[in-house]
Amino acid sequence: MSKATVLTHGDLDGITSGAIAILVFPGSDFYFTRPAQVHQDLYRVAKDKPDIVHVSDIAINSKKFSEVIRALDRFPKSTEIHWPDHHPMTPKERRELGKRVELFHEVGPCTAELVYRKFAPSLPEHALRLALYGAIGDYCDETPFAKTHFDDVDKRTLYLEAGLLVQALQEIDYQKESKDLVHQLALGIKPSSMDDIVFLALKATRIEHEVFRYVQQKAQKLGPVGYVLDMPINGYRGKSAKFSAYVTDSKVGISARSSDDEVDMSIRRRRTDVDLNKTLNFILKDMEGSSGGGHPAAAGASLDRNDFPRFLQMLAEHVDKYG
Ligand SMILES: [Mn+2]
Repeated sequence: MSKATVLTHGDLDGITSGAIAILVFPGSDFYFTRPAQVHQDLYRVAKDKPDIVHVSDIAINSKKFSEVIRALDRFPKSTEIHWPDHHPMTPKERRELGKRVELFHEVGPCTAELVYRKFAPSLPEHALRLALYGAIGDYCDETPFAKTHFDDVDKRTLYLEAGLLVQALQEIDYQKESKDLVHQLALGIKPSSMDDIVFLALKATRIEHEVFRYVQQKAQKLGPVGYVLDMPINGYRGKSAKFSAYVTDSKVGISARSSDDEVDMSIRRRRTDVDLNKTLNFILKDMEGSSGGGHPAAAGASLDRNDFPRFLQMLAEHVDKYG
């Protein structure tokens, strides 16, 4: 049997695209990774000289791009590297990455949809549900593919199943428990049959309502940017970013967490078309030690703690100008 490794992101789209990849390459080694560390994980995986590597739902971090390419160059020529992804990429990144991997890149659908479409003929029937969970998880549920397949089922049930996963993931340590979840999903077990997932989903939902109340009281506003800093709870970052925009009636919302020297944040937009990925690339370009990016509507960044006020100011000016 050929030796395969699956690397994927820890959110629902990453989990479902990884689970589908495991169905395509049974017996794969499986690991979670992130845009800022994928080059290190690739270096490590290259040492095993696998026959197949499948990397899904990992955004190209422009500042790390050359390191990703160097890591890819460590693999033997015989290693087949699949790289499905839906995060925006520059034409140059697309070209360079495409020379080294089997790139399947489309912006619009979620990654799980891309993996499903690519390998559909060799997949069991339940893989389709995984692709649709991924689509719901990433707000990519209005593609022609998703609409067609929602029309074949009672989509409300599918949203409940996907919603259980989205919620439970707020309360799961993604390196440990999520790995079991990936294997259960690959087996075809439905979220509503996973007692621990149902329990955690309800718990997370109750906590989310508390998070909303907290953000309502604590969110601050700088021009068109609402933000909340250091909520007394882990996770719920995307959600609280969205809440911060709403409760301050802002176009952009941020949920940020600071450590000794860094600030790490999730960013969401509201009632504006401003492209957060492009905005971050622009603002962070000259901010040393920073990194960030993602999608037009949902992104993340990390930067030096001292740069946070300047970052907020620049973001507010940018959104005022283009939002
Ligand atoms: Mn995704």
